[in-house]
Amino acid sequence: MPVRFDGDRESIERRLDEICGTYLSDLPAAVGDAIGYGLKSPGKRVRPLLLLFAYRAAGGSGDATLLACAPEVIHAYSLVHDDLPCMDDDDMRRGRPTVHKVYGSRTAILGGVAMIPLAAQVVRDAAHGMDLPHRAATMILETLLDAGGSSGMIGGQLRDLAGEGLSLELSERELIHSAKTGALIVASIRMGALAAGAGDAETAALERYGRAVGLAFQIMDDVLDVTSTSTALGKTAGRDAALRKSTYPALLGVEGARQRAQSLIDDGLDTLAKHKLLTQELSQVANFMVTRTS
Ligand code: GRG
Repeated sequence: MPVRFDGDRESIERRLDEICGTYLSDLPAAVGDAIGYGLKSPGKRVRPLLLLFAYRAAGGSGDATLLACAPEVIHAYSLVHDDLPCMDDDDMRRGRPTVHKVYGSRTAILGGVAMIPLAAQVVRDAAHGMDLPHRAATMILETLLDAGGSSGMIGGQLRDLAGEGLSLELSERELIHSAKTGALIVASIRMGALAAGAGDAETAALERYGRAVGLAFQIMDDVLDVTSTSTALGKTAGRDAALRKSTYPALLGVEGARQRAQSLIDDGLDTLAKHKLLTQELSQVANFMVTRTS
């Protein structure tokens, strides 16, 4: 991630520490510790950054860092559950042993489930702290819950699991990605736009950028699974081939997949430019999607 995001990333890390310190005290210690371990493990924080950058591009001038952590809480729970033995059965995530490897599967399942209401509490308190109108706060919460639900991440995961070992068309693969990974990325951006009080046309343009960036991100995830190493990725490389998934590199070749990601980014940035929403940080984070190495 370029150096200029460091200040925002530090603010996000501080807010994540604050969440661990304030919201987890009622839980049994092991579950609270497991959540803290999953949440504070070193991720790229792409979703919080996108929320913050969309907020600012749409004219927001308050402190949206706590709100920005809400999609990260949902994302972190999905990783905890995705790594479980009954799901992808992975030992490493973000360069560290997975949550169930450290705390056991029962605690990882409970901790993951507890992170869903935790994310809603974070939205509630962030909206209060930012003094957002009730309608905006409700729409922000709906956006997050929809993205994490059956029409978003869960639906995408179910279709992804059903597609293992089958040869899927590119369009079907895209539908899976846009639900499984894209929905939460688009939701992060929409949450930022709603918090800033953006109009419908601006929100739609930011969402279009989000769909492009989200798909490009997932295409590069497929590419890195083939071209990178487990050490660089902090998780097991080569999982897609092992699970016989129809990935972008399998369908288009590595170069074809990279080009598809780049043309999506170009489209997303054009859309923002047409609506006078193209900021340097939204441009940089989009370009990071196609140049990232982990
Ligand atoms: C009920 C079937 C069912 C599932 C439960 C496990 C789950 C919910 C959903 C899985 C969705 C999932 C794990 C999507 C993540 C895909 C992805 C690209 C992860 C990597 O994101 P990065 O690169 O990771 O942003 P970091 O570590 O940087 O945060």
